[in-house]
Amino acid sequence: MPLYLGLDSSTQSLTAVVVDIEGDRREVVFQSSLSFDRDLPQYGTRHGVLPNRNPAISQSSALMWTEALDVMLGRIASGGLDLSRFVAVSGSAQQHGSVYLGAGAEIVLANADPGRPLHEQIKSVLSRNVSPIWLDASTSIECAEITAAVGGADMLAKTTGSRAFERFTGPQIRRFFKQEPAAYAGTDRIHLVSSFLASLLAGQHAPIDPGDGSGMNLMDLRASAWWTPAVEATAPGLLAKLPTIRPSRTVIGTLSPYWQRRHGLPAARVLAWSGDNPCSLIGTGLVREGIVAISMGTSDVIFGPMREPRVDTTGTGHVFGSPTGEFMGLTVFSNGSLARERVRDAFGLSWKTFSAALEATPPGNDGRTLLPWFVPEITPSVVSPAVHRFGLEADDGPGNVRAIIEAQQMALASHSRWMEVDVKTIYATGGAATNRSILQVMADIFGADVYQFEVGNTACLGAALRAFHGERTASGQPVDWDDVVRELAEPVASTRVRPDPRSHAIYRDLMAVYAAREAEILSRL
Ligand code: ADP
Ligand code: XUL
Repeated sequence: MPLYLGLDSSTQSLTAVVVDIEGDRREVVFQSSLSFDRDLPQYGTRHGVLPNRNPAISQSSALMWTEALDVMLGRIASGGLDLSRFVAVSGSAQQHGSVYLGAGAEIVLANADPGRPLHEQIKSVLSRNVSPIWLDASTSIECAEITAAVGGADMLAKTTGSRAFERFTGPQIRRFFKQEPAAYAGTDRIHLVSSFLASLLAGQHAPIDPGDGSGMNLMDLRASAWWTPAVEATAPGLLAKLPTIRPSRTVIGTLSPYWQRRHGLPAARVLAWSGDNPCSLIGTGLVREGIVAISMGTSDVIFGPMREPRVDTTGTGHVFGSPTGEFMGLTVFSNGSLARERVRDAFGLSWKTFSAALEATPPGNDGRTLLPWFVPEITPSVVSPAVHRFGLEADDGPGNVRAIIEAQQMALASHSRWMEVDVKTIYATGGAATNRSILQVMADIFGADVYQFEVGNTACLGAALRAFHGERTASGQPVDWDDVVRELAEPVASTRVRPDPRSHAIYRDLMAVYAAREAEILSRL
């Protein structure tokens, strides 16, 4: 009977999933999604990003995320659910993005007028109008400065789980401090997207959880505490501006009077939010080591649980905290859906004709490949984007369709070897995981079985399941993680995509060719 709400504020959209869990019965009773570009066109975003002439800069709007939250909670309230059964809410958000608030924000959060939209009231307490997000690649200098100040890349990676990355929050904060010192000084609290949205719900400053905190280059991964050398290397006075770090299962409070009065929602418990990848780990049921998931949302991400943090010595991957209190390994690619869409649109295709072109071309593409860096790439690090084609004409539609998909899957396979997982099974999620032609290439390249999920947005489902876990823990009736993820977060057996051994053999050879081409171009950048 109790209802648990999960929200996912991703790059391009806000999604809500409500699950009904009673004893052994688990059911999704509500799902809704809102596209930032389409449903809130007044912000002028494209794929959820504000236009900018500099391709290295990617920013979005905290007011847009706030307005989206208000619209979505309105939809939930009028969605025909018995609101009195609604007991807890948690959330998932795109990682690394940050929101800058001035003094007095908490007074506005606690006393927001339910007669006026929240985003109008929050506007006056933002100390920075824009929020840098994970697609941003403008902080290479700040990455180098922080790395040097803490004693080198190995030290930073060993302590925080990652070497310095342009999109991570610490380098972004440092750039803000250097470029706008007065606005930095006027900032009282710096939130992640996750802790900002949790603060809006609870009407008070929310903590950061270790899953999202490990995407900042500021947190001691093993201690789940701010790491003073990194905090001091990033910007003066930063510690006082950072939220506290608390476990993902933390109850922050209840839905504030704003939500209760504006939408007639009950005083449901608000759990700490986390990043989309940690939430997706739960939403794909990955609470034990051995299986990996590949999320193809805006970014392409390969991730899996880790008992103990094994940091990537090659410097491409990350170790983050898992909502279970253990860890997760992941490798992230920015040229995911945006790159697939570029190819689709360049040849005037729909997803249907894109898939038909993929199926009409031979595995291995007769040796023709491309390096898919349409936007700045995270893995491997490519700050100035360019697409490199080998034996492939730029105007060959089907050839380019196969080349982009093979390139992405080969990059996922080769750059995740550091995770030391013998990949035999892959759980596929994110918007592009609905495309089984893409999943066949994935299965063939990895030589692994690939499965899909009933709930496509596993980050959102994971947030709802975290609300269930946290609420039950707080009520003195804790539930094992194995039980939390049972049924709803299990892949659908009938969706299995099997690898073709002949294609897999072709890809074993092509992977070596791809790696050599990648290394050659990188050596010239
Ligand atoms: P995010 O959570 O990062 O906002 P989603 O997981 O919602 O992203 O995925 C959105 C993306 O899914 C779109 O940008 C689109 O490119 C991709 N997508 C949707 N349907 C298909 C399809 N049939 N084939 C390939 N990609 C698809
Ligand atoms: C993770 C990352 C992306 C974002 C957006 O490190 O940068 O996956 O979380 O989804």
